[in-house]
Amino acid sequence: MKLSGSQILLESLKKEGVDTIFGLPGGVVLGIFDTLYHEKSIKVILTRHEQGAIHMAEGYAKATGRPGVALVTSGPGATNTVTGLTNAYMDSTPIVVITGQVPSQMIGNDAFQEADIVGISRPCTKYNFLVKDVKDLAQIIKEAFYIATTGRPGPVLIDLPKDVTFAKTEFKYPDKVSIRSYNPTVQGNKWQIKQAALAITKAKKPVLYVGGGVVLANAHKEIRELAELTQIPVTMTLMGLGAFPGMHDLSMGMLGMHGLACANWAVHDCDLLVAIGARFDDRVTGKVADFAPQCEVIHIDIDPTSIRKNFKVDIPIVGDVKFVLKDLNEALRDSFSQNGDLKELRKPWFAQIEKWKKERPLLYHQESSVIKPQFVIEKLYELTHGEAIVTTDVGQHQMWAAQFYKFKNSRTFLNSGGLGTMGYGFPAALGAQAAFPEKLVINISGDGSIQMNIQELATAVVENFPVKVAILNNRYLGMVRQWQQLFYENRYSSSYLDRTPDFVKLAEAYGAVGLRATKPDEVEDVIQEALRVKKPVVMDFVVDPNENVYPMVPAGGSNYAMVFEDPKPVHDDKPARMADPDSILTA
Ligand SMILES: Cc1ncc(C[n+]2csc(CCOP(=O)(O)OP(=O)(O)O)c2C)c(N)n1
Repeated sequence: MKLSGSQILLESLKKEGVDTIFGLPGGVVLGIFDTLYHEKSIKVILTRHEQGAIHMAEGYAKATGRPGVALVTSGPGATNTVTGLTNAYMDSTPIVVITGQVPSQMIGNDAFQEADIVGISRPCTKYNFLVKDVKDLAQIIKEAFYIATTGRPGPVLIDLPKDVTFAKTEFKYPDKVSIRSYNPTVQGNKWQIKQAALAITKAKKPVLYVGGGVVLANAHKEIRELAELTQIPVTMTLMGLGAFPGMHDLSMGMLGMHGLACANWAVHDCDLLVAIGARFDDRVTGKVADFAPQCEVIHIDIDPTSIRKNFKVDIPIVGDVKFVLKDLNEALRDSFSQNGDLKELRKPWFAQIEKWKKERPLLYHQESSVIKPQFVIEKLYELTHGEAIVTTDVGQHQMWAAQFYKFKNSRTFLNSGGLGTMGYGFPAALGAQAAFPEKLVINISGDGSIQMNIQELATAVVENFPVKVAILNNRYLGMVRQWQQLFYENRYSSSYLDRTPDFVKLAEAYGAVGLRATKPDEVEDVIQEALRVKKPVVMDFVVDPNENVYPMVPAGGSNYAMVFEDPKPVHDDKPARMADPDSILTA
């Protein structure tokens, strides 16, 4: 039997196991939405903005590990996806975005709502397709899902002209794909893995530097086994948080610009750095010349182009982190029998790390009158027992969440790490909630960020998603204000958020629940009430507008020279210092 392009799309998505599509219709995709009208097995979630749809697809993908799917119209619908596509590209998130396109014969005519989305999205997708013939459609969809989810995952876009959605052909979905020029390496090189095992057994002061690739590869068990087997302390990037339990004895927490002192110092002093699914991002390395300056470096990554891109590497291993770690653990178990007790060898290293932990723990001072933002995060952690899926936007609140919510499990901290997109967190939370209706999902946001996609409150209410939003309301674009205070002599140019809406009333206007805390002793009650209500809730925490995120490595500075709450020399030979204000790195 012949099917139309729309029906082929629907049947193909079913074959791929898609259960949810996030989107917003328009002229050229009405046929597709019409085909979806009676479909029971795929839920279509109508968002209020296409950017919301893409971030929801990202949240769904990050929380589940399965590809997120979005469907939007041509022209403005398609261009509204660009931030989300770039975001997904930077964070290696597998999403498949279907954009409508004007009819084939009108492409290039400046037709109404025409945009060259294939051209526009080329630099921000892993791959993109323009479907020219309905006969190719099933094959293209199969390839799109394959490319999005294999190798280093990423966003794939399928541009579907209106006439193709109506044209008919026989439907046959391919069983498998093979793309000649695309063959990701899964298994690591055995000889290199052996070299890595040897280096690990010899090291006196090793560190595991764990990135988002470990989460993407679902390699949390393997990373834990490696750390425990070899007794190596672990530090994680923002994207890696949750890949290793934050409360584990071997955890040093996050490293980098707002990382913990012990993590940054350990990386500076280590004799072996094992980078796993991490890409030496500038927020992690600070001044590259001073990052891990005196050690051997092992780098494990599925993407060969990330290896040696930003940093010198002694032992590169290309492969799927899960497979490589399995082999590495195996090799280490073998070499252990010949190498005696590692714990003993590393005793002085652990003593040093403990000393650093005590010397510079994460600190803040909660007084009686004003709510400190860190206090809110600590309370959220305590009252949710660290079991929530947490999403954040971008800014100070994001860094406090990373520092003070001790993530236990992989895929429970959903972030815009690479692009740093304000407005990501709330729709991402809705995407995670769509995937896991029974789980507790919390979006920690700022009063600036939440206003970038607050319209999705309507989606949350209509879908009855009981997402909780915790706004750390400091009346500023806080992270910008912090930089202006530290590097621009308190000139707060365009960072004060005058006329911030009343978030409680705004929540109520959308049909959600609004709660507010203005004093420290109200924080717990507000959170308890939010957790009790089975509806979307917006919690407005009116927090200290002057609080800063510490420790901080000023942009372009060296990680060992962090600024603490009270900038003062911390090591005789390693003075804390402020940044070079002309640094090329940005807020
Ligand atoms: C879309 C977008 N625009 C601008 C920025 C630059 N930026 C980074 S943090 C920040 C301030 C965020 O303010 P808010 O959401 O209130 O969070 P806070 O820092 O106060 O916690 C800005 C403007 C960004 N990251 N994303």
